[in-house]
Amino acid sequence: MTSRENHDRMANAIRFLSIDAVEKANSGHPGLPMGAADIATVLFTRFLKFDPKNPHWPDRDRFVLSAGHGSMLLYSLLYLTGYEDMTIDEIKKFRQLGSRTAGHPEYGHASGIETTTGPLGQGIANGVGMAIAERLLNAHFGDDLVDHYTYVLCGDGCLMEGISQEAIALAGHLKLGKLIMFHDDNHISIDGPVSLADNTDQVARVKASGWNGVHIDGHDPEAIAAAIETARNSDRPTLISCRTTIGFGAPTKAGTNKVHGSALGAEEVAGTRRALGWDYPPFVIPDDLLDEWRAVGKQSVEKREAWERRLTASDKKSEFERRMHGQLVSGLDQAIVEYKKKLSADKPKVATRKSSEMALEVINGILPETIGGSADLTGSNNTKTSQTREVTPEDFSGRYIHYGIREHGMAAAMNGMTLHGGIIPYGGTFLCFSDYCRPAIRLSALMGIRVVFVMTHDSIGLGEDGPTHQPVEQLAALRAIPNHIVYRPADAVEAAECWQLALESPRNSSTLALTRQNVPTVRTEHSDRNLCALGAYELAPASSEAKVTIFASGSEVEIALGGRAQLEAKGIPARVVSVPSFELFERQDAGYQEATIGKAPVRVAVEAAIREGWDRFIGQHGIFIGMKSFGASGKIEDLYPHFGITADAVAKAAEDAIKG
Ligand SMILES: Cc1ncc(C[n+]2csc(CCOP(=O)(O)OP(=O)(O)O)c2C)c(N)n1
Ligand SMILES: [Mg+2]
Repeated sequence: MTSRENHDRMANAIRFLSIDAVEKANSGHPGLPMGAADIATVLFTRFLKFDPKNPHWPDRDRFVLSAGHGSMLLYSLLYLTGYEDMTIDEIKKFRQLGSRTAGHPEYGHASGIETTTGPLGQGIANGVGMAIAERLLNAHFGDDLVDHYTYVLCGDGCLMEGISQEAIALAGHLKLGKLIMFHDDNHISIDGPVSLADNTDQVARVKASGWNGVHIDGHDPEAIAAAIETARNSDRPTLISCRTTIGFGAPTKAGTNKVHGSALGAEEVAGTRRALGWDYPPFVIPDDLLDEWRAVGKQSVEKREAWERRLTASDKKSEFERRMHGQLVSGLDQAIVEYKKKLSADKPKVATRKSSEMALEVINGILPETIGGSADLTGSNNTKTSQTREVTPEDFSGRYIHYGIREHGMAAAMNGMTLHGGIIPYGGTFLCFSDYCRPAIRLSALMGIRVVFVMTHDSIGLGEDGPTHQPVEQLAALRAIPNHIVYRPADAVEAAECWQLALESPRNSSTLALTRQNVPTVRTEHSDRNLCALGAYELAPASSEAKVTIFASGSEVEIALGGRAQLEAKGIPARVVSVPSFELFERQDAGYQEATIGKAPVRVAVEAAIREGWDRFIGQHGIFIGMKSFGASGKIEDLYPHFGITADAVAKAAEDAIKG
């Protein structure tokens, strides 16, 4: 057998596993695996550094299938190369409930799935984040421990999505030479030819952002290998645009959108078997061929063993392992307690964006794995501390990334950094522009990974910039994302507690919503306990049996306390409950929840945002003091009264309700 014939046989194993799985499920996308099988075969057999028996080996090359609809390509590779949890039965259960082989690759379902993909373009930015993480860790731990490539396979759709531009420009700027991206240039997307909507020369495009780029024949193994070889020796990221035929081998449907989103059908499958000379029944890979693929899965064993010897010999071993396991250092708890004690004594009146920075100053001094950043709002988001020197293309020993005005790319790159391991990323923008991050935030929550989104300027309290910048619906929208925790601290003490909680939660992502305007310290009595962990807690009790309970978050806790003072002065016992996190409150037991909501006949909630979600605390007949519309441009002193969000309004509404 010639080496070309051998290559074809190996690639056909991917093709037919994919064809058969999609056929059995009668659902899925055979076209991409058929078209990209040659690229994947060359990459996996000749270049990729990986060890299926040690899938979490930290210095493995990363492979991201950004075009997640082609999931069977990845599942086939994982089965063929011998990942133990990817059995042939899993391949046969493609797209069935509870299988590892979900419709799109889902992080955590099987080892070897480096990230969840499907929403097009995300994988490109995840790959950029992984490549950044590799450089950051390399700067810290050296070539001996961290020195690997990140490969991304994307489709036309990924490259059409806006996020791709953000990610490509960032990668080009940072000169991520170990990032290599394949473009499955098949000229087809769902509606038909790509030319219906796009005529971009993708190679010229990435070159404009400082990449290398090359057009090759994506079915020519030697051309693919040569391009990868060149890319690996480059000091820039590389796009290898591989001209392929979608559904390669299908007699009537190849090269058309008919192979994109549905099974080929029995007749076409039979024709493909004939055309590619594949005589085996569905799901059968002949022993000699499977052996050959399994041998590919063993190719990096020596490299891994050598790496392990280097790790064992390294004086950085325990620190490296701590970081890769995502464990925090033990001193954080105590440091936060001491810091809170000082705050409660000093009672600073600062914006919570500032108190977030103050908390970070403590945290970043203890945790070397935090990597800060902002989408060009560093001075506004207060994300930079004394420890975080900036990262530059020439020097990755810093800890701060200027992501540029690229919120979506930043959020998805942060996902990639966490997925890589060894790093806890946090990055900032204005809360209003969390909308620009939302698809990536959603994926961070779906994957259950620790990424911290720092969202400042969290209400009309930002003032003059006006309604384009004043979030009103974003808090509710973020709280609606499952497994994403929104924190809205009321003061510096709560900000420290919320940061601690976000860092101590390795299985969810978090948003910190922070004010632009100054707020007083409301937690003037020190408690070692992290009260924000309760989600909501009584901050100020009523003088006797409460007639009114006022719930509030963030900057509006001050207003709630003002309302309470007025009511108490009039002899109406009122209590205030601070609500830094809806989600954490839901995790408390029913007894605590009932006691915290209390039995006061009048319940009021104050938040300078829409009501959505607050009925949980105040009931449908409760009083909500907040926003019903977009905000307005003006001074903060004018805006709060203009929208009726004041202590007077709280007290009056409660009094009126008591009077009936
Ligand atoms: C953000 C997003 N929008 C739309 C889709 C639906 N979708 C899945 S694949 C696809 C077309 C992708 O075309 P291409 O990347 O060229 O893939 P090919 O058909 O060549 O495999 C679309 C629109 C999606 N998965 N994600
Ligand atoms: Mg395409």
